[in-house]
Formats: sequence, C-alpha cells, structure tokens
Amino acid sequence: MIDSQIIEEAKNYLVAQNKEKVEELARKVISDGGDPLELMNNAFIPGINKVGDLFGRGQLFLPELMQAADAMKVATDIVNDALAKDDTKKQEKKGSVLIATVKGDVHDIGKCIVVSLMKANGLEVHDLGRDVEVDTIIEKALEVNADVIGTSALLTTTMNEQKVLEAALKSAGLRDRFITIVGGAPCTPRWAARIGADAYAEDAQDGVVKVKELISQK
Ligand code: B1M
Repeated sequence: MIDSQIIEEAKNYLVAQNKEKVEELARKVISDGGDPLELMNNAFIPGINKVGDLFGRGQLFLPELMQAADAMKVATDIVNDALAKDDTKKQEKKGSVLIATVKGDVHDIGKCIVVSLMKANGLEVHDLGRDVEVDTIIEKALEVNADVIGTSALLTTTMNEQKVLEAALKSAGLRDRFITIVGGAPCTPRWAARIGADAYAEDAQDGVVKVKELISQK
C-alpha cells in the first residue's frame, strides 16, 4: 500500500498542474516498489476528476485544464510503462481487442490506461487512437480479426457514436461477429443496454475482467 500522505501529495500536484512534481513523484513511487495502478486509481484519477469538477464549475479555465491534462499524460505514460513491464499476467494470448476513442472526441488518457492494462493481462490490443470514425473502426476490426470492439467516449455529445457503431454493425450483418464494450465518464450500464452493446466497463480493471469473461463465453 502506498502511504496515504504520498497519495494526497500526488493528487495535489496534479490539481496544481505541476508536471515536474507529478513526474518526479510517480517515478519515485514506482522505483520504490509502489503499485502503479494504485497510484493511478487513488491519486491521479481523483486528481484529474477534481480538475474536471473545478473546470465544470468555472473555477479553472481551459489553459489550466490543458496543463493538468499534460501532467496527467506524463503520469499515465509512467504508469503505463510500469504496467507493460509486468510479465506476471501475460502468459498466452487470450483474445484480441480493437479499441478507439470515438469520432469528435480527443480524450484518450483513460483509453490509454485501458489499453495498457489489457496488454498487461495478455490481450492482443489494436489501438486506433482518438477521434476515429465508425467506418474505420469496423474496417480495422475485420482486418485484424478482432474478438472485441471497445470504444471510449468522454463527451455527452460524442457518446452517440457508440450507438452509431451498434447500428452500423447491425446493418452490415456483423453485430454477432464482435463483442462490443463501451466506456468513458458519461457512459453507464444503462447506456450500454440501451444501445445494445454487450458490456459497459467502469474502469480499466473492469474492462479487462468483462472482456475476458465475454471472450471465454464466445
Ligand atoms: Co475535457 N471534458 N474537454 N479535456 N476533460 C471533460 C470530459 C468534462 C467532463 C470536463 C467538465 O466540464 N467537467 C467536459 C465534458 C462535458 C460533457 O460532455 N458534458 C469536457 C469538455 C467540455 C471538454 C472540451 C469541450 C473543452 C473545451 O474545449 N471548451 C474539450 C473537448 C475536446 C474534444 O474531445 N473534442 C475538452 C478537452 C480536454 C483536454 C484536451 C484539455 C483534456 C484531454 C486530454 C487527453 O485526453 N489527451 C481534457 C480532460 C483531461 C478532461 C477531464 C478533466 C479528465 C478526463 C480524463 O482524462 N480522466 C474531464 C473531466 C472528467 O472526466 N472528470 C473532461 C481520467 C481518465 C483516467 O478517466 O477518461 O474517464 P476516463 O477513463 C476511465 C474510465 O472512464 C474507463 O477507464 C478509464 C480508466 O479508469 N474507460 C474505459 C474509459 N474508456 C474506456 C473504454 C473501455 C473501458 C473502460 O473499454 C473500451
């Protein structure tokens, strides 16, 4: 367990958009043997969520949001590197996932954590990045012969793309060909059920568990 004072410090550095301190602390915690996911889930994610709340309430402005995002990106890269080095869960390939942030949406910090944790858990992951058209998602999923299509959406205006994907798969006669999973802050289990996705994942860990479960049932 990482000391609660360090967790608090990490969170505060992120809220203060102090990229250098975020980087220094993340490197130190991990080199001292701290769990990278614990650091991400208990410090940096609550930190960026606090930034989001302050931005939403008009107490932080876009340049500050962007600086915080920059610090979060550094933290995510360090955590993701550490996850990639963890060989304990890799073993044999457990299935293949194609993942993207939907069209119109550039939020990719959460998606990149999901990608890293899936890779660390032995899944083959094809990451199309962010702002990706539904047609491209389907085309690539067929090309790489994916078992699962995962989409991330962070905006209430872009989450509709997840519904568009379900409809496009249906009209192409491909809906049963892929397992679909949705994630991102505005998504809920109800949203997933409403649009006909196979699953909703609350966070990266939940995404790994649900994807593995669904692949094993396929
Ligand atoms: Co923006 N932004 N942003 N932003 N941003 C939000 C989403 C917002 C809620 C902030 C707010 O107002 N309170 C708000 C959306 C409001 C709404 O839709 N109702 C918002 C807005 C308005 C905007 C702009 C429109 C601002 C502007 O320009 N005026 C603009 C839009 C740009 C666009 O996409 N077209 C914008 C821009 C940006 C930045 C570029 C500055 C930056 C993103 C940088 C980047 O990603 N490279 C940014 C950030 C950082 C945020 C907040 C603060 C943090 C997002 C984040 O990284 N969270 C965000 C507020 C918030 O979400 N609380 C906000 C941390 C990350 C680890 O969590 O992404 O939720 P998350 O991922 C989690 C889970 O959701 C889940 O697992 C992850 C790990 O636990 N998950 C999956 C996610 N995808 C998954 C997929 C899966 C499984 C699980 O399987 C496929």
